[in-house]
Amino acid sequence: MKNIHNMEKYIMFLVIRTLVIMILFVLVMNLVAIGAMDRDDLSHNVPEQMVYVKGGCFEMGHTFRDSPGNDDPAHEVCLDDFYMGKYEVTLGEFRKFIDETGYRTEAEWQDGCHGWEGKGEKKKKTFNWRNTSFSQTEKDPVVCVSWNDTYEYIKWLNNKERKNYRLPTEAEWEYAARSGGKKYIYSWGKGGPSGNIADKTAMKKLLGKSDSGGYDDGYAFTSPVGSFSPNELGLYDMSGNVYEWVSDWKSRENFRNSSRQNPRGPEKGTVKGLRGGSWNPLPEIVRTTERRWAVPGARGAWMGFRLVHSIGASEF
Ligand SMILES: [Ca+2]
Ligand SMILES: [Ca+2]
Repeated sequence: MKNIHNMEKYIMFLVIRTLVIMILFVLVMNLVAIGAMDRDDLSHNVPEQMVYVKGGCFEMGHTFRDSPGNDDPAHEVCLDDFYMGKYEVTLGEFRKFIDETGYRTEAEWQDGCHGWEGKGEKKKKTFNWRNTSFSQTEKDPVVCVSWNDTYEYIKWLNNKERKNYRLPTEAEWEYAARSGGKKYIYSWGKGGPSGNIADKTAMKKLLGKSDSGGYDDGYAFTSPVGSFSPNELGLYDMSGNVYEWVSDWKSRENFRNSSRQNPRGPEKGTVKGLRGGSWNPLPEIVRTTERRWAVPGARGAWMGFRLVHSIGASEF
C-alpha cells in the first residue's frame, strides 16, 4: 500500500511539473510576441509617405565652425523616435485642404506674398499659393503659406485622418537633415551637391548671370518633390527646394541653454523657425545648421513645410 501511495504522489508531481512548464512556456512566448509587435509598430507601421527616424543624441548647431552664425553654440541634444514626411507638402495636397474647407490663406485675404519678378523679390497682392509668380506642378511644394496657414492645414489633416501630425521641432529637423545627426553640412552628405539650390540655372534665369559655372540642377524656381536623391534616412529636399517651417519660436538665449532632451524652444516668441534654404539665390542658407526666422504670418514663394508624426510618449 505504501508503494502505491508513493507512486500516486510521484505521478501527481510529474503532472504538476508538466503543467508549470507549459504555463511558463506560454507566458514566455506571449512576451516575445508582444516585444516583436512593439518593434514592428515602431519601425514598420509607418504612416503613408513618411519614414521612421530612430532617435538618438547629436551635437546640434555650430558643429562645422564654418560660419560665425546664428547656429552658435553647438550643444548636445537627444531626441525620441519620430516619423517624418519624405517630401515637403505638395501643391496638390494643399489643394485638397482648400477644396474641402474653403480656407483662405493669409496671402489671399491680406496683402499677398513675396514672389519673384524680373531680377528680384517682389511682394504683390495677387501672389499666393495658387499664383506664386512662377508655374508649378501639383507635385511641387506648396509655397506662400504662412506658419499660421500650416497650423490650419495640420489641424484639418489630423481631424480627417485621426492622426497626430505636426511641424517638426527645430532639433528634429536638423537631426533628420543630417541623416540622424551625422556631421553633414548639407543633407546630401559627402559629395554632391544634389538638390534644388541656387544653381547655374537659377543664376542665369533669376539674376541674368549667363557666365556662372558650376552645379546645375535645372530648376530656377521650385522642383517637383523627390526630384533628387534622398538623404540616408530616405528624406528628400531637406537642403533646398523650399524653406520648411518648424514649430519652435526663436530665442538665442533658449538655444544657448537648450534643454538636452527633446527641446521644443521657448514657450513664447515673435518669430518662428525656417530651415533648409531654398531655390532662392543665397547658397549659404541650405546648410543643415543654418537657422532663419520669420513672423508666423510671413509668406514667400520659397517657404513651405513638411510634416512629422509623433510616436508614443513624445506626442504633443
Ligand atoms: Ca535650382
Ligand atoms: Ca526643403
